[in-house]
Amino acid sequence: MTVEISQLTSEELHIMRTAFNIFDRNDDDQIDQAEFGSLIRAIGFNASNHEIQETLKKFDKNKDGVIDFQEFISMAKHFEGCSKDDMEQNLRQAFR
Ligand SMILES: [Ca+2]
Ligand SMILES: [Ca+2]
Repeated sequence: MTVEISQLTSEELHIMRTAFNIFDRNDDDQIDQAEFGSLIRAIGFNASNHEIQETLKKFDKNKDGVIDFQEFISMAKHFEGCSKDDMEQNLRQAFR
């Protein structure tokens, strides 16, 4: 599933950008593996480094090893509307 930035309202875009910036700690406009690990743990999933690496690969559509803003939006949409339990289940599935 691909979500285009143009499909978002300006409010959604603002929320996404704010969330993205929180996790992009070094402000390089990309979420690297360490930053992605913090994100995964922040949404309540206790994952090993290996699991984090595998999950990052699933959302890293252009295979450059980091999550950019476009990929982040696809990922957020993937988890949207999920309760914390559902989210955890989604993550577990993503880890397979
Ligand atoms: Ca970064
Ligand atoms: Ca990428």
